[in-house]
Amino acid sequence: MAILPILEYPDPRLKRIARPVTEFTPEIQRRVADMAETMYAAPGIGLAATQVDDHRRIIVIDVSPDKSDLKVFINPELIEADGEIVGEEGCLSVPQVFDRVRRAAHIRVRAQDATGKPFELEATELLAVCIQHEMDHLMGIVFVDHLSQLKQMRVRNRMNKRHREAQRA
Ligand code: GNR
Ligand code: NI
Repeated sequence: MAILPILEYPDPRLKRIARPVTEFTPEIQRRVADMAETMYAAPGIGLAATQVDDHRRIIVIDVSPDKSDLKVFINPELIEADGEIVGEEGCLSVPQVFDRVRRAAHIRVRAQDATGKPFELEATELLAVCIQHEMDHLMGIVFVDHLSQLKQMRVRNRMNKRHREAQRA
């Protein structure tokens, strides 16, 4: 297994649109395992392949308090979305930035597991928020894209400063 480097906003590679997985090979299973290890190490509650510069529709999520409930979503599709929930979001690709984002409160997702087996899942609360946050990544969207232009400018400035300082260190 391996911990993969995570791209940081405003890296243009975070804007790429992921393509579907068509073959469920051992390489896909390794990638899922490495993404899970990377998410747990960060630590985070979700990770989209886009964040590790892999532009295929692969997501891992674990919102359980004891990190005992890994969920893998390959080729996820929202088949229902209703209601509204506003939650404080953060992102491993935008460290130390947190803000409120409006999402659907109740969703139904269809996806495939790491072996290609289709399944459906209903989600609310943090799991619903996290699934929508990760599915956004697969479409090249980061949560800050949902904020006002002024907030986006502040986040870009803060991240650019962080990257300049990391350069000098
Ligand atoms: O670890 C994460 N926490 C989080 C908190 C609120 C809403 C969404 C998230 S996802 C984030 C990990 C991440 O960046 N996934 O893409
Ligand atoms: Ni994220």
